[in-house]
Amino acid sequence: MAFTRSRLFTLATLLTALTASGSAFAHAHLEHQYPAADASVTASPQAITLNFSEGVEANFSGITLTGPQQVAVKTGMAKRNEKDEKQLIVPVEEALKPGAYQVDWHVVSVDGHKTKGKYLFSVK
Ligand SMILES: [Cu+2]
Repeated sequence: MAFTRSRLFTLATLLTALTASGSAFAHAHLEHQYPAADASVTASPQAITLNFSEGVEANFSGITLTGPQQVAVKTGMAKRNEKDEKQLIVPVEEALKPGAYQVDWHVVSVDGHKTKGKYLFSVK
């Protein structure tokens, strides 16, 4: 009896551990961003703000911003929102002229996994 009960306990513990690690292995997916993907904004944004499904490590995360005629736009160091570890903020250091812009982002989430992606927005 004691043996069975301890086996059950071990099994329950193992299942709990597997469930917990299952969520820890989820990668950081981009959930929303500002300026929004495919949006057309009237004012040049002062920062690119990215919200992920998981916490991200700012030191290993960033973007490249490419404007019209494939010209790279100068951006500052990526920072994590102090109150929200899932939000990455990248300052845009020059005024964006009207045209289409591409954001190529890469992040390392707090579980150490890398994800990347890209999207477009435009400035009127
Ligand atoms: Cu992951």
